Amino acid sequence: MRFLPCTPALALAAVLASLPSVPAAAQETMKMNMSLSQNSHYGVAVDTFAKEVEKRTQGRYKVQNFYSGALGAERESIEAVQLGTLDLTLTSTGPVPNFVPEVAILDIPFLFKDYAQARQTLDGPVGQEMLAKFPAKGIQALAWGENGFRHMTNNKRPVNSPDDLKGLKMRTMENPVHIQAYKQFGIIPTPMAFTEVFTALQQGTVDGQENPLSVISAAKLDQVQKYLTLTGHVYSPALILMNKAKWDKLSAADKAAFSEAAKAAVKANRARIDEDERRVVAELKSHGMAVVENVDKSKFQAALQPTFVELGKKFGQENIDRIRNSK
Ligand code: EAX
Repeated sequence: MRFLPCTPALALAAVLASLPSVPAAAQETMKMNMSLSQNSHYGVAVDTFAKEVEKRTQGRYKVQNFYSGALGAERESIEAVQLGTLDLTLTSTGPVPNFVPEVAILDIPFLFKDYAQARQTLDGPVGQEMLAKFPAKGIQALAWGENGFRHMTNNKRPVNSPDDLKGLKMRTMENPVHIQAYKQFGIIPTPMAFTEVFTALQQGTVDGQENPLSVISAAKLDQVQKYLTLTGHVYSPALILMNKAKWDKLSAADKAAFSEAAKAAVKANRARIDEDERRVVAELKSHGMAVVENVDKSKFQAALQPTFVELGKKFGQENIDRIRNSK
């Protein structure tokens, strides 16, 4: 038997031939749903997330985005993520207290004084402690996003003071803290999913609603609302949520990739809101909305005092003060 001279090339070929065949990295496409149009502060977030996930996992994972509540409204989407029938969602915290009750503290009116404080607090210990409460509910909260400071709109009259809110039938989010506070104003609250709001306003089922400028603009609510008052009465956070079982299956490297993608998504989301905050009031005025801009917020806060006392008992005044005074 003649042995071939053992050359490096032959040795390498022999080693490679002995390796088990490694399948090409499997590619998985995940579905992500949110309630607004693609041209919005949510749209830039989910599109950035999808781009970053594919890039950072070298194509092992892709994210297919669905806009304008195509796969359901926010509450349904959170439920679907919890069940695993939907992989990811970007949602406001509106319906979240139905799943993680502790998050409702963040929906208290006039809790944050400005965007800088809200972002710093949510990105810091207070916000991170809150995110840690989701895995026990089958949901991995990847990051805090942002919806924005909410303002009041209606079709009946300009709102210059809290008394002007009395008797208005207003759509609210399905959020217990909001509903309690808005009743204190004398509002008649009608909780419903955002996907139904435009039609409800158009048909006069409700007189008004409340949402950040970014949402009012993206959903073209100026087409069905006459009056806007810049109350800024609630800071509305958002969340990037993922099915926990799907998260657990990721390798450590891919978990890091998804986390970095979420950070990039929130950066784009917040940048778009900053841009909208500079642009949208003039846009809404040009579309015919009557805007009350110089609002004495202390009057709206004073009107809510009895509710603040109740919420202090519910959440612990020290917990509320920790957030309110966070720097
Ligand atoms: O998350 O339901 C709402 O009013 C939300 O602000 C909207 O769906 C964006």
